[in-house]
Amino acid sequence: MGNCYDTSNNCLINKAHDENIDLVWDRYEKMKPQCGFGEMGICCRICLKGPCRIDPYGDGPKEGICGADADTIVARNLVRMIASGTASHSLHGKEIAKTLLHVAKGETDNYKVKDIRKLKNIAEKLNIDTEGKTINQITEEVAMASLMDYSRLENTPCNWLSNTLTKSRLKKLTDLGVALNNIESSVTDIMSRTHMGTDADAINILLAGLKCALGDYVGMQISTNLSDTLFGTPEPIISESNLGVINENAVNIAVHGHNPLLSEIIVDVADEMEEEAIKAGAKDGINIVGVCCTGNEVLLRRGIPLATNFLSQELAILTGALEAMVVDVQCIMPSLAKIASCYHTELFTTMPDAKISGATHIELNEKNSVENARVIIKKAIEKYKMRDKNKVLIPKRKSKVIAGFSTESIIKLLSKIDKERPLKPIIDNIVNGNIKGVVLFAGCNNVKIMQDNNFVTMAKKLLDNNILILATGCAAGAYAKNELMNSEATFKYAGEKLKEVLTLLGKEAGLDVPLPPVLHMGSCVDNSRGVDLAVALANELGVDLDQLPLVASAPELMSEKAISIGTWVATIGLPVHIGMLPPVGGSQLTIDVLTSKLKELLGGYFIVEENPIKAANKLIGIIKEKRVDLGIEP
Ligand code: CUV
Ligand code: SF4
Repeated sequence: MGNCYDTSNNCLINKAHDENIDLVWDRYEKMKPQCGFGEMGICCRICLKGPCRIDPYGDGPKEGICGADADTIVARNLVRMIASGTASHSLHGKEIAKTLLHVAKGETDNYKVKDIRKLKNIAEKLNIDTEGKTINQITEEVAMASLMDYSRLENTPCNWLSNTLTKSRLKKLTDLGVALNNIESSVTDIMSRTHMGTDADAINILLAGLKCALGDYVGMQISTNLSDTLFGTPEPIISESNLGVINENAVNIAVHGHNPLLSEIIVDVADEMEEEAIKAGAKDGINIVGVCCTGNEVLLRRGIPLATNFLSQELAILTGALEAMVVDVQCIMPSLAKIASCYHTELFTTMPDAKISGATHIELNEKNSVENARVIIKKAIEKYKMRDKNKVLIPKRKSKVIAGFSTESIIKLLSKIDKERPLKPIIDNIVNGNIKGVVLFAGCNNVKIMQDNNFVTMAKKLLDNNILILATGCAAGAYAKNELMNSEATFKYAGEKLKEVLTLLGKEAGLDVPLPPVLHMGSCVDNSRGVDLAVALANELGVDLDQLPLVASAPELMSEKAISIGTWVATIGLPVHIGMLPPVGGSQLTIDVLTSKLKELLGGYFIVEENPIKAANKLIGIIKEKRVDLGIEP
């Protein structure tokens, strides 16, 4: 049985069952009951004396064979999740920084600096002197300053940490000893200190986790900013979302994963090869659609329609009309290979560190990316001829989406109202209560939760209370698919005052229609855009991040990356709601640190609430509290 908020997917879930194909929901059912020790984080497999399990209730063991207690075991497991998340996001950034460096040195023809203004803004942000330097020199220095954050020996904070937060936040992080200097050594540090018989002090372990999570943040800043340099900074753009974007009359190619280095090239090359597809009988040519975060990247920059977010990725193949799925890294279900083999669909892996058995591996690197993208698209066109028309079933539903809300584009829009102080209109509206506050939704889908239900239910409640919503990652996918990212949604769901503000802003932006009530800021790494906006607001108001009426929420979190994001978001001072308890239930100490202790030290903290209506009410309460403290409520 499937479990999606959007029932238009049900026909494909039924189709899978008719064809005896297992989907993520079926595999979940077969996995039940899941291990209670694992769920609570009290299973340790760190050494070969184990696995050890702590008995959380009865009179069974209270310590592992080495003597590690539940707090140590839970904290170690948690920070290892953070290290994996940080490794994933920061490596994504490093790939882009390396590409930028090669562009500067003239070592690749396949990429170039597209957004010179952004490059110069970054140089200024990082205190790089640009006077009398060529674009290539500036590019090289920006790339090197970014790569330095992966390798610095001195104990000074990362460039992308010290230059992107408020001064007071940086001081708090420095005082606590977590102002990160080197992303990769923080991951090594976690792996080393959690080795058997090293750090056994849960609080010390968790502090190292906060520091490492900031590496995830720095990696995101690098990913977003350098991608904008190479591919352009997003501007508002109109597109569509949901499986209905798959076009029966086209060669359909899905790009899935995370890294725009791949998907941008596929989009470019597809444009060139339209004619070939038409010759093969596809009258609408080539139709590229996005899945997960790479989908968000090309939606924001290129207007490519977003077919699905995480949990329904398999259903894209079940439509029977997908010729190829091209994947890079992260959040790609290995099940795709088996499902593709039941259809004419070819699954292509493209990264040396992310192969899937059963898939066709065609590597895309800086040197060969254009050439190999052509090979992939050519194969997809051949596949079109093998499509079995009797197996095609494309749900009709798709919704209109206005995306592309980078911090720059928001500020540009606001400067049409106030050229001198572009943030003033937002601040005025927050102060007068037309906008009560802001919630940034991020993170994944999780098979344990009805797909997209928490996102949509919470959003409707918050919007009705005049709270503006920003979204990234699969949260943004949920809103894009379910008709919350267009002007109709403003009429339908925004409270009266918020509706007025969005209508005015839409008019000023020259859109003729209100802005959507949920602003699509991009992929997971683009959570950095949310921080940039928050920091700009905090600086304008002369406060720190923990004083803003701003809350983050990941109500359907799944990946280790979501754990590291949530941790740095709390570390920089924001309350973070999560829709399920991560595997920390076995250690009250860990729970206390992540909730109350963190709040005392840094202002940010975790709130766990599974029920979406209760969660929305809690966030409304927190926003009200923050407003009272700022002296602007009512
Ligand atoms: Ni990076 S991390 S399921 S694709 S948001 Fe989507 Fe977004 Fe989570 Fe993965
Ligand atoms: Fe057991 Fe300790 Fe080894 Fe973990 S590190 S498996 S608790 S003996």
